[in-house]
Amino acid sequence: MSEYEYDFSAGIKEYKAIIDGGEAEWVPVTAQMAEFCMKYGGYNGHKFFSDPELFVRGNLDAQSKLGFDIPDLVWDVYSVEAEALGGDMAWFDELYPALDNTRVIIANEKDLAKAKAPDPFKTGRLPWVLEALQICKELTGYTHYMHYCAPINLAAQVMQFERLIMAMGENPKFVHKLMDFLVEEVLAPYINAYFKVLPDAYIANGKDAVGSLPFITEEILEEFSVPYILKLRELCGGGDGIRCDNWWGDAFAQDVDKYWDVKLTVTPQYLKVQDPDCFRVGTKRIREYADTRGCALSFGVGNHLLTQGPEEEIYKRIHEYMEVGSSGPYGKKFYLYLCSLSAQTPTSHVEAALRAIKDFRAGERPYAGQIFSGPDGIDAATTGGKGFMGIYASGVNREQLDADAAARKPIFQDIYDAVMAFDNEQCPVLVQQALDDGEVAMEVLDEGLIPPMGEVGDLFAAGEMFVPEMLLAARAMKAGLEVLRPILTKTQTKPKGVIVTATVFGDLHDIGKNLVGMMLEGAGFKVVDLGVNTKAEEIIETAKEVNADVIGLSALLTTTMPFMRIIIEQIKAEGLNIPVIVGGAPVSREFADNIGADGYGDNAPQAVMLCKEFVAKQAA
Ligand code: B1M
Repeated sequence: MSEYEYDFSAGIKEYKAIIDGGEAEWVPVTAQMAEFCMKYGGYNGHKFFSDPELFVRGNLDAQSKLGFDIPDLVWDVYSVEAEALGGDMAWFDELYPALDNTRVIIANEKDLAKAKAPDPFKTGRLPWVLEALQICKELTGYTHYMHYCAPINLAAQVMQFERLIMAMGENPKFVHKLMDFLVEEVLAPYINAYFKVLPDAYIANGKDAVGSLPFITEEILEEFSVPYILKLRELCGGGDGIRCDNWWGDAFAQDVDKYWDVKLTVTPQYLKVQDPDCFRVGTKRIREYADTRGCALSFGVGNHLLTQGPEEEIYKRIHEYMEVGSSGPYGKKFYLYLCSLSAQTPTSHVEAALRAIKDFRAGERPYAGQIFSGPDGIDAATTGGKGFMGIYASGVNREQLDADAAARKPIFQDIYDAVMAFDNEQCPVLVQQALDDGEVAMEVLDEGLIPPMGEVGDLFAAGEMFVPEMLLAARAMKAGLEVLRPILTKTQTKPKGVIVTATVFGDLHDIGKNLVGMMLEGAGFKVVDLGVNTKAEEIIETAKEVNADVIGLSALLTTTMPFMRIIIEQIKAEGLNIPVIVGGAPVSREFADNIGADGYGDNAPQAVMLCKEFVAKQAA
């Protein structure tokens, strides 16, 4: 009998054995599930994420009632430190809170000079986190590790992602200075405060959504990410408990073994690979690598599957991951992770997952020996066959591109090449040269500047170009466009159409939407971007005001997808005859049809194609 109010001792023993580099008797399972627990207990989002006792008890109650092995506390880890630096928060009744990054916290040297290092015991919700971790210890005896927002991710939060990426190229000295500030004056004192209030604590685990491929390139990872995690380690006592285990992007790595070696430098105890990468790369391939390194391993079952089911697929995937994960000479060094159970995840799916785990442990293995993951595995059951981040393996039609290039006037091809070379200095020079040679501005746009953006979108969609490169190509294209703009305005050349874009209410993800907007601009559309966390009223008002041709909605959370339906219903109720297209990782064609959307874009080029079609139809 445990001396603590909540008894997770058996699971904690196995889990701790693995994350400390040892072996477990059976496969422990952890899950990121705070939002699910909040909904399960019927709590309000603002209260849940600001009252430490409610937060801890709400998580522990749900986890012990459902039969989870290990207490798991994941607060809104991507906002707490940025909030303490003065960031604005968006609070929701039924969702995780999040940083509203509409307002940039630190944009330049001046802002950085003024930035005040937060006091971990006083500022914002930093003390809330420290208190929650102490309460967890009192109630369970478990020293729960601390989550922190990984340095590069925190930099993206305070500066905005796109701005940070561009600054890395344009003013790397400033970015390094910012990273130093974040590591030395924000993260290290915060983690050290945690070590102080819980003296037996030694693990702080970085969350790093944007710190991996394809958000950043391998070069950026090397220069701006890894060194700062290692620096943080030094500033927090030098132990390898300072880690960062949730990188994505394994499926995009040129040399995946090398990528995993880098992962092991920031998290030496184990290699964690989560869906969708885990399913794409394949459990066998990952197991083989871990065997060569003799390291512990963790597979993460994706939130799409856990939310959408069906239960049989959840069962199958868990059995495959547990079987392959726990096989071979290092099979006792394996734990399973359920990535993100949200407010939208049905309790029946969570129960199905737990049933699968229990059956596997009891030796009931109806799918023994069956492997579904790997490059040939089909994730169709859960994602409608769509790619990951709108990336699928169809490749780029090189022959067609070569034929188009051969048919293009040399000056237009030079402009095209300058955009593809991300040359924002040469591109405007070439555009000016084309004008001086007597080319018409509209032709320069249509023949020189727009076509490369099509190739950029296709390369991204094929996984051959990463986000930073897309941003650089767009910068070169825009530099060329600036030369044309006064002429196009003077001749009253109209844009190809006006598109209002927005990420829906409750959702603060905007990287995908911004890429869509960028591609639309690259294709000659005028984009009116309403940003993130947008309500129907604002969208409708703006669409009327700007006489929009199409409304484009994006959502990245299963919990915010339902707002798309609400927005579409309101647009229809208003009698607005504007087509609405939707997209975003969890959105599928089926879902789009169900909510009455007029179109669905799997990726940015498809969104552009749809807008072209709608505008052409309206003109006809
Ligand atoms: Co978030 N996050 N996140 N996150 N994050 C996810 C989405 C998640 C799947 C990770 C996980 O499994 N744990 C999970 C959602 C789980 C669920 O829904 N059940 C999640 C969570 C839980 C959260 C928080 C709650 C975390 C927390 O606080 N504990 C929090 C929520 C905040 C909120 O919105 N309320 C949060 C925060 C963040 C960051 C701020 C750190 C960051 C966002 C930064 C930003 O956007 N400025 C972030 C990121 C980056 C991710 C992941 C890693 C990547 C999302 C992304 O940008 N993809 C994601 C996990 C993953 O996917 N690996 C995750 C890249 C982008 C190019 O793809 O947007 O799909 P996508 O766009 C594609 C296509 O979909 C399409 O075109 C684009 C390009 O081809 N497309 C359209 C997009 N919009 C379109 C519109 C169209 C047409 C096509 O027509 C109009």
